Amino acid sequence: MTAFPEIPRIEYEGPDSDNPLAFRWYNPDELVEGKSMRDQLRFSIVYWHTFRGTGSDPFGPGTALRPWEDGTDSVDNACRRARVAFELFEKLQAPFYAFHDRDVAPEGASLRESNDNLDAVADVLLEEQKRSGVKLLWGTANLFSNPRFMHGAATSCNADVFAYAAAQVKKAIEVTHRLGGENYVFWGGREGYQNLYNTDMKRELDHLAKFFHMAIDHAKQIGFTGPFLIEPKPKEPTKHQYDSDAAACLNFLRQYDLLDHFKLNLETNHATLAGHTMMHELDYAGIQGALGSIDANTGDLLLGWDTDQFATDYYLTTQVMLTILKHGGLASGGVNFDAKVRRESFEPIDLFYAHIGSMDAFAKGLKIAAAIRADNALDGFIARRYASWDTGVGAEIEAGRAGFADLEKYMLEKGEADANVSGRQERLEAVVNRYLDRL
Ligand code: XUL
Ligand code: CO
Repeated sequence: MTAFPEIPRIEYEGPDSDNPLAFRWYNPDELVEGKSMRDQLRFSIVYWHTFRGTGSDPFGPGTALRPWEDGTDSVDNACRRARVAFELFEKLQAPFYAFHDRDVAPEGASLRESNDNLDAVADVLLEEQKRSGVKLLWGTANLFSNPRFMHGAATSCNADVFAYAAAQVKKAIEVTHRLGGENYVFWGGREGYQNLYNTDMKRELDHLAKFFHMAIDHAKQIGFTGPFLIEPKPKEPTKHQYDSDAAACLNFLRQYDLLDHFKLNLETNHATLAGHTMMHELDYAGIQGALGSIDANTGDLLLGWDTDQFATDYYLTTQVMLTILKHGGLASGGVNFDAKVRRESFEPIDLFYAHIGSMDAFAKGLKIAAAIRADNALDGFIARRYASWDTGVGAEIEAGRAGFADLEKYMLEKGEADANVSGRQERLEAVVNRYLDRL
């Protein structure tokens, strides 16, 4: 059976190719900074948007044509869909995929039934992974769609809902482990609030921390060693999501002694909603050793919600790859396409065009970033900009050998600080443009 008979395996044809079903920049075996593009980028395709997205929006139902679907929420349909998914992963040469428990398998009438459904589909996923060599980047649990989670999951005011969520995550970690998943992700879902008139924020945050400690304990018991990743997002669905941005997450993790077990999964559209650039979020996490993985997408600057579009902007992908390379690469993380085709792009082939376009954009961003780094074009400037800290009073301060009194004495003798030098932002923006021109 093939769901995409007209689509060949997508191959690299180089920048001059006009073939829309070929890569122009993503050349999996090409080495960049000593590693293949395949290993630098670790592309991953998400199950939820790509195989469960229907194109519905608040104004109308789905538009997507998905001929392999039989319209039922059965395990049979889920198993067939899983095989179709692997055909797409393989044809796109994507080494990884990611899922929520409820994307891959239907929710049953009870937790036991849901677990059985998940096991049945996981059998097929494992078989397909072995056959194709495609691996699981991460698994996660959907703790937000079912109405039971209306007040949140780990932060619900209803203790039974916390218990249900714990049981569901226990199972999701086990299935992720069984499938060799390299990470496990927590996106907050409905962990947040709309109004403090009805909310005990301190109690909710304490509960969330308890939940994460339980997850760590269970991972230890079953031998799952992959990092846990928290995915920051500031709003949507709640007005105040607890994991609002990288800084808030790291503060929470540090406060509750969770930092050794967690890193961050950063998403561009979430950064935008938080009023940050993706580069900021990546660097903030990176400098604290907490850069785990990325959800690769982009928002729309004219729309204030999480549009989850495929990223094709070379400036964005260059900035993302520059920051990832700066912090030593993605380790067990990946470039995970948490992105969906537009409602108007309803044909199966659009799934291919979307991924090819964004894979190429990240591959080109990687090459540009590596070229900038090879010439020390930005880092050299930054090093010079901070040179006053390398010797003299700067070095004394950094080494902890100077206090207020020493600095007062120093400045009373000197009388005035050395003159400042230009930050040269506009020049540096033009320098980055030169690298975009060249490649
Ligand atoms: C929600 C979001 C999620 C997570 C996984 O905005 O990004 O799809 O990536 O739960
Ligand atoms: Co995401």
